[in-house]
Amino acid sequence: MSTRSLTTPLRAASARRVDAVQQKLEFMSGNEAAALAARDIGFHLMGYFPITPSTEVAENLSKMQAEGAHEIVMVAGDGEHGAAGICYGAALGGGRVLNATSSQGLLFALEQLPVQAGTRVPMVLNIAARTVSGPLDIRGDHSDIYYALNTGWIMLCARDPQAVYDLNFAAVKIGEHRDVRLPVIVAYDGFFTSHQKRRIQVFDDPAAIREFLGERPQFPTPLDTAHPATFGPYMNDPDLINNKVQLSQAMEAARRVIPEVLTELGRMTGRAYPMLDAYRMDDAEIATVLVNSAAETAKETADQMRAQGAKVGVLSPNVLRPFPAEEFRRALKRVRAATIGDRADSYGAGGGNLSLEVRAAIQIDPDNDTRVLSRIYGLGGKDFYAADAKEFFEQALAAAQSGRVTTAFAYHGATPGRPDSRPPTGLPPITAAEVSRGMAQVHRNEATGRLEVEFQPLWKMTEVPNRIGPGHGACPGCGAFPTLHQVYNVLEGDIVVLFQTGCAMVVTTGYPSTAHRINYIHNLFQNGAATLSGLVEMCHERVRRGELPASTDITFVMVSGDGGMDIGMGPAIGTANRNHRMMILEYDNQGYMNTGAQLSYSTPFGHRTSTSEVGRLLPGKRYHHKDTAQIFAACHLPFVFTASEGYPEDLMRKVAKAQWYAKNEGLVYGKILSCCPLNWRTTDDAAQPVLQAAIDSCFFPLYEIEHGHTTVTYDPDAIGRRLPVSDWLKLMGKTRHLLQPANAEIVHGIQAETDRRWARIKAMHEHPLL
Ligand SMILES: Cc1ncc(C[n+]2csc(CCOP(=O)(O)OP(=O)(O)O)c2C)c(N)n1
Ligand code: SF4
Ligand SMILES: [Mg+2]
Repeated sequence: MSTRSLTTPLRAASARRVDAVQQKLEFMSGNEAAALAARDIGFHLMGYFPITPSTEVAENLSKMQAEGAHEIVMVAGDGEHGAAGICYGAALGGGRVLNATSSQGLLFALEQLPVQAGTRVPMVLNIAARTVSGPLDIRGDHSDIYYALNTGWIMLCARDPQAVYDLNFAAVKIGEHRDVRLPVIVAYDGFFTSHQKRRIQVFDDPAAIREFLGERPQFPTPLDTAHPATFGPYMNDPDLINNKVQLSQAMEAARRVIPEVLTELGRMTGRAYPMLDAYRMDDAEIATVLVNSAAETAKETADQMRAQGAKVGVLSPNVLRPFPAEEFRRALKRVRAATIGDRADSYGAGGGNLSLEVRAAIQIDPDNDTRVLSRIYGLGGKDFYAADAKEFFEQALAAAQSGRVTTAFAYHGATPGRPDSRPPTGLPPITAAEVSRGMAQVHRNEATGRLEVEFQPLWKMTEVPNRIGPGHGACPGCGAFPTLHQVYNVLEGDIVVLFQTGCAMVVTTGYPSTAHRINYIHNLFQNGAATLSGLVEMCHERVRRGELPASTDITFVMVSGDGGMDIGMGPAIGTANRNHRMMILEYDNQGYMNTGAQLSYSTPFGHRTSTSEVGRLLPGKRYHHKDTAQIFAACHLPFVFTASEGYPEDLMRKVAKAQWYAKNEGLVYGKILSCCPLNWRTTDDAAQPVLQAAIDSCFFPLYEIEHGHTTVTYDPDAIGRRLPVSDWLKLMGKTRHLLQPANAEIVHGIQAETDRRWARIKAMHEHPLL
């Protein structure tokens, strides 16, 4: 949060009466503005899951919380679907609730949105709008928010950080209005608004805005046990249509309430947000219609064109739901032609949602003769410059002059590509024969029923060419790659890998390049296991039908981070229960590193992450790490193991066994502790001592479970190497705060939990039935 602030009396808009609310100038981004508004509102609870570019909202609130700047309960979901459920439950509980998401996160939560609107439970969802996958693109367009248009949520559009701040207050008040009672989205542009800093006016004292908002009105809540009620009864026809009528009526009520609230807020702030922002439209004959930040660019272009005598103006809705149809009808009445830009297509519809809805709005006006051009622009974060705006105006101008629209629908800014150009080739694909060097021989011991592995000397493994080419973009010292190299050293034959979203995925592929020299698939980290299981079954079925050679012999390997085993846990458990012949290998770096080191459920107790901050009041993550290996053990897989890049021989021995089981029996799960120097806050070469200490302290025990039998493969007690956990914690910047005397209780808690889990593993090792 910016500390540069300048207290100024409010500059009153000349014509408007402004109540004397003291404001001050800050310099902040849209995400910071959303977080500050949340602090000022004093929400009861935020449920969230990190995703670029909206993650900073939770991160900023985490920082503020650590210093005691607010009391919002911050609940990290297991994914956005979970986060949406957390928010729904919390909002049903009668308090004020906040969430923030983007892109795939919104889509993952989408299923919950109509539930919340249909049962009329208000809350606020900030969306830093971002392109929807696939392919994966982290930058801004409107393909995510357009999916939310039919959910029954009100949608306010915030074109800049100031609007993000202001509209968050409006969102609370509008949604909670007794005639409305709907959840509200505040949508702003990913990166353009979420990350670019602007000067904004913020309230000097949040008491003013709290007074404006008042108490949250009390709607029926399951926490009112004196008045039992059923929330969300099963409802078929003839009633469901009536429920939807009521939802539609609430939206219509919002049409009246939104201007009322925004006018009232405007009296406090001096800033006006009409349903439809109309810039230089009074006598405009030509218009460009755009949502959010691009409209600001078009306004500057309009000024320049006006200076040359062109009667142009810009329309930009501040509200997309309810759609300001009447306002568009009025604004376009005398406009001869308009170019409507959509930052997302509604494929096959002949325009994006905005252009379709504006056309629908004006077609019921018998006097309207506006020629409309639909343009899809700015996808995947493509900039929209003044030159683009000029082209939009000029195309509309040409239509006005000729009275004809020659191209009603087109993509603006797409390039045809050059069929003759070839991307520079990296290393060529690698064949199974080149990498299958018999480094590990696996045999089943008929007496014990367990597998045994014979290894070539470790130095010989360096001769095995790598299935991942050099040149990936990981940080120096990143553990994901030593881990993958060790895994690939012993895997034999054809391998197909699926990487879930995470660092290892992001740094190895960036179109048109790839570091993977074998078949590689990416799917989002909530669904990789299911995807790969489908591929496995298709492979077996096509072999059975004779469509693929009978000799087809592929090992299927999914690579995931620990975060992927939060959000993707459901499909991974499903895959385990179905026992597909494949492997899930998790490199555990104890956090969502790819998105800026937020906490995962594998982050240990007390560790600092960007959503479990350390400050005067908070000492890092507040609950213990999840024991993913034991979760998979409970699925009774043929083989489960833990390993670490710091113990290559142990790791490779387990991977060799894993391949045998994955080919012959079913699913294998392996959890591999893997260093992240950047976010563990160590030097780049610290992996070995840090991992060693994690293992010697028994925080991360090395063991395997073969057909239900647990074997400890490294026992620090037995060789006198056992360390207290503090010897591990002192090695990382992310945990150094724990060694302060004030945090002794936390270290004690980590030690006690570590001892308890280790004693359990040892008991299982010793007892054949455990
Ligand atoms: C549905 C969805 N939510 C959130 C994200 C953002 N996201 C991408 S990778 C990632 C973290 C991955 O963490 P992990 O699996 O531990 O891998 P790491 O980055 O640590 O290597 C997140 C939060 C996303 N892509 N899709
Ligand atoms: S952030 Fe961590 S896990 Fe990601 S590439 Fe860098 S070191 Fe590796
Ligand atoms: Mg991780």
